[in-house]
Amino acid sequence: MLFKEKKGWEIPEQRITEEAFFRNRRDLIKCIGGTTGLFAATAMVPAALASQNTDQKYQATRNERYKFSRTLTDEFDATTYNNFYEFGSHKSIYKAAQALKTSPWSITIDGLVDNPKKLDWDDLLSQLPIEERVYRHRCVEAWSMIVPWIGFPLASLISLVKPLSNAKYIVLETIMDKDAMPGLRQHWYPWPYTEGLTLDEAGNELAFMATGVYGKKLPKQMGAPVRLVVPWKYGFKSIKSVVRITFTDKRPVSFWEKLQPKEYGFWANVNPKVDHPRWSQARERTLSGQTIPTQLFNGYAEFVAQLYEDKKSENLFR
Ligand SMILES: Nc1nc2c(c(=O)[nH]1)N[C@H]1C(S)=C(S)[C@@H](COP(=O)(O)O)O[C@H]1N2
Ligand SMILES: [Mo]
Repeated sequence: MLFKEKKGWEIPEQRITEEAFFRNRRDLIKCIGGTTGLFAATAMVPAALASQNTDQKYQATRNERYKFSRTLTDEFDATTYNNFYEFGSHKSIYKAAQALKTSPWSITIDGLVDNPKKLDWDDLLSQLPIEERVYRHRCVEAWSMIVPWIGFPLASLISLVKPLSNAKYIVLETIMDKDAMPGLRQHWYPWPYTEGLTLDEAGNELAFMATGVYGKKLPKQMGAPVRLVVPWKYGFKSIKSVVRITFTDKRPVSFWEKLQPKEYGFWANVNPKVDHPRWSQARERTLSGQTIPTQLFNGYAEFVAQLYEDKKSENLFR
């Protein structure tokens, strides 16, 4: 996001080849089975992605309340084009990310809460009801995708603790695994990666914790075992591989805001009319290569616009 010369959506040559090859196969499957692109990925994907991940825990009924009109992004595209700076500041981190150890995993919930907790992730997952939601994702670099997440509302996690009355924000933090994550050696970045939300935002029905995608366990490159998804905000707010959620009374300064406060702020709501200082936000390039108009709040205004009604004087869109 910071040092790149190339546009975020530029695809390395080699990937284009893989993709073309893959598309042929998908078309074939379509002809045979009449199914959607959803199922096509396994045979062609690199070994690092091959799925032993299919598991009942990651198959859930789709919640049809969250409507979409576009075709889902190919699983191959969504799982091989990623931002996860802990593994490198480029898009092809999916192989490197396989070094992350995601089990055992726990999430600490602390700060301004009545009963701080350290939750064992597997225990928690076996208790929470999960659902599938198809959400649009809009990266601040102007690429976008649309994928079927599996998980639960962030509000369900928050309801396990009692926030104190002075708590106003949560801060989420990504694991710092020095052995697995070469990016952590790039000392000019303000590790750990953190992100923040107001409690109102965190309690909004759209705020989601994803544990799976495409009916499978979340791949490591997408933030296993659990990542935030806040689809009305630029993608960098959707923090991956979360190990801590802290309640606080002060607005947190997140990873990207620490690094580049003129370009990235706390709110980061999607708005096609407010340009990034270095590029336009009017349109976006889907991972399948179409250019489409960007929508206010990434198309989720009906769910979230009311959160910002009394905040018009703030910098809500970067
Ligand atoms: N910990 C962590 N979380 C992160 C990032 C990151 O570098 N580190 N990148 C963010 C950005 S910029 C985007 S666009 C999305 C990308 O998610 P995806 O790779 O699953 O598409 O993850 C977000 N979450
Ligand atoms: Mo992003």
